[in-house]
Amino acid sequence: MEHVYIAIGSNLGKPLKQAKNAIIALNTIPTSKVINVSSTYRTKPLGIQNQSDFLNMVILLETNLKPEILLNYIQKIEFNFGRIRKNERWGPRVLDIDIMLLGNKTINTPRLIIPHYGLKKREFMLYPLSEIAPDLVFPDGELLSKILTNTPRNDLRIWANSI
Ligand code: PH2
Ligand code: MG
Ligand code: MG
Repeated sequence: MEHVYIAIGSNLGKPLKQAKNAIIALNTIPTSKVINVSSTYRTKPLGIQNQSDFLNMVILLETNLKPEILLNYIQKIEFNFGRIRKNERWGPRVLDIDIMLLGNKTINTPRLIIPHYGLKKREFMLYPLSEIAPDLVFPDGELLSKILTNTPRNDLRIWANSI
């Protein structure tokens, strides 16, 4: 069993509804189970500015799958939610599901970079993560709590307490 921290992002359609359905969908992945869920947060868009605020949340999934297989299932879920892969990198999206951390693993392949390349710089990943894993230590030994002391909230606030 591996502990996987997953980031959810959405700023199109009905973000809260999509977030709820994402949890249900992640629970259908074989040999995997959602074991913790953060609150949902309203966050300022990183990248393109003239788009809606995002809903962000973090989910802890337990899985027996190999990383690439888990990624296949996750991309299938994104696709089923109507996510169209565009070359536009930081634009609006119905549902983005990113693997942030996979146990204590470090992975660097063309399809998968773990830890997520932006994790340590993104308040919308770090704060929801700290809600469900306050004592987390990154694979390189850095403490999440320490990184947070240097991370402005950038107007991040609660969207809904629990879903
Ligand atoms: N995701 C992006 C680009 N910008 N901004 C916020 N606030 N939240 C996101 O999840 C996000 C973003 C690309 O995946
Ligand atoms: Mg993303
Ligand atoms: Mg993504």
